[in-house]
Parts: sequence; C-alpha cells; structure tokens
Amino acid sequence: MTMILITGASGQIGTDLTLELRRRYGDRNVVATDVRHPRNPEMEQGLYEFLDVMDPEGLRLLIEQYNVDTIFHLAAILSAVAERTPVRAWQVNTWGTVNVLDTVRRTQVSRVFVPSSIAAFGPTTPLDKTPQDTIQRPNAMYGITKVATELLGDYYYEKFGVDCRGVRLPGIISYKTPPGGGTTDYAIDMIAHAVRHEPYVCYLRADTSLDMMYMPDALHACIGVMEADGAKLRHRNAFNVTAMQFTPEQLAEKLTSHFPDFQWSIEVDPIRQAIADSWPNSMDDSAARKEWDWTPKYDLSAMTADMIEHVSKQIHDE
Ligand code: AKB
Repeated sequence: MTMILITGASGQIGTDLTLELRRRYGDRNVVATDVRHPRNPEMEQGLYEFLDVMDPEGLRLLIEQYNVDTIFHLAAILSAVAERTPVRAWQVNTWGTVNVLDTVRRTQVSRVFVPSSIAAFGPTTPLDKTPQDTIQRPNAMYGITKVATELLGDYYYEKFGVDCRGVRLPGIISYKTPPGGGTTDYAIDMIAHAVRHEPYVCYLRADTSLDMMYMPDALHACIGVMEADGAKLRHRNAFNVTAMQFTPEQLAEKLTSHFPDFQWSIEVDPIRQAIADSWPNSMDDSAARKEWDWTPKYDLSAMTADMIEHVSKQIHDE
C-alpha cells in the first residue's frame, strides 16, 4: 500500500482509519473522500476530496490524479437508517460497491477493502459461535446489502483478479466521531451518558447480547487483513472478527462500577430490537486468527476504562 484512498472517510470508522493510515503511511499518501465536509478538525490536516460513490467517473479521476493503488471502501448506510430508507440503502451500499470494484478492475489499483458486518447473518444463522461459513439469510436491508457485497467481492476476485478483502465487523465502539444510524450504537451512547452523569434510555432489551469491538481493534482488523500475505488467505473476503460480547445490562453494570450514580431505563424500539435479535450473540473468528494472525486486545473492562478516559477528556475540553 503506497497511495491509499478512503471512501466514507468522515464516518465513524472512516475518521479513525484515515488518521491511523496517515500515521502509518504518511499524510501525503492517504486521500480521504466523502460526500460530507470533515466533521473532525484533525481530518483537515491531510488530503481531503469530495467523492460520491455513486459517481464511478469521479472515483476514476481521483485514482488517476493521486496514482492510488489501495482503496478502503467504507461509504455505507447503516442498519437502522437502512430500514427507514431501504431503496437508498440498496443503492448506496450495493451500487456504491459495484462502482468501486468495477472501477478498480479498470485501473491500476491493486487491492481494495470492503467491510462486511455481523448484519450479514440472520435469524436462521446459528447465533452462538457463528461459524465463518454458515447460513446467511438476513431479513433487514442493511444485512441484505452486506451479503450482496460479500458476494460481489468474491465475484470480482474470481472473475477479474481484483484483490478484494474484508472483515465482518461487530458493533464498533469509539469516541472520535459518532456513528450514524446503527443498531449497536446504544453502547457508545450509554457510555457517554454515564460519563456525563446523565440518565440513559436504552432502545434494546436488557438481555440483548451482541458482538462488539473497540475502535483500536477494528483498525487493527481492517489494516491487518489488507497487509496480510495473500498467498495464506483461504477466505480473503468477509472474515469473522470479534473481541467481546455483552448485553446492555452487562455494560450498565460495568459503568455502575465506575459511576455508582448511573441510572438507566429501557424503551424498546421494535425495529432496532428485531434487527439485534437476528444478529449473532458471538462470532467464531478462528479463520481470521489462523489465516492472518488476528487477535483483539480490548475486552469489556479495558474498552470501558479507555472510553471513559477519552470521553471525560472530550467533555473537559468542550
Ligand atoms: C450497525 O449497527 O448497523 C453497525 C453494524 C453492526 O454493522 N454498527
């Protein structure tokens, strides 16, 4: 990877990934792109271009202008918003990915990262220790687009030799940029409310177990699969990766050990609850561990302590 382009760079993962890739590969070797202006001031310190992934010609021009050899394609509409705007989600997530993969095959780009999600599973998938290769019949639009993009990644690799790699990310917890319209976002909101000593109303049932991951591990997964030796990859695309599993009740208990006055209650949102109920409780990530040495660092305790430190600092600096 010598010249990297990121789509959806102003999103939750895009922001942290851009800053980490700039740190590793240099500010002049990473082009952040999005349809939005940067939301984080740190993002303005490097290359930043307007790009709509529905515009493949715009992408091609940027690839040529910067001599791009690697793309991280993060632009996507998340699960809760996708249920409200299913056609738009299909267009952005699926057509956006076809545009990227098809442009890649016509240019000098040699490697592309397309993330998938726990959403690529559904109610008929085994929910515990969900295997790498298993039933994938999601019943929400975001998951349907994720299965389609996993298959597109395989197709472009097998038919055209596009080196498309990816991981199935769980819910990602971070503090730099808020997530936009996911189902797992309650965890970030709950932590922020606890740190601010504000009561929190959770939209999921107390016993809803979901796979989660702290941002430093997510960055390590996204970059790790891209830097892995391709000859050792049997799956290449859509690797299960996981770090921790917890319910709202377990997270609240952990927060109460730091903030004994923390109060929370539940008002279930039926749409997000149905989505969460159809997703795995925990994924089996042994293929990623075996094929490219994936290992997470943060468990629930370590993530909570680090989030509290950073969110407290943000509140102090406001
Ligand atoms: C969402 O909740 O939609 C995302 C995801 C699990 O992909 N965080």
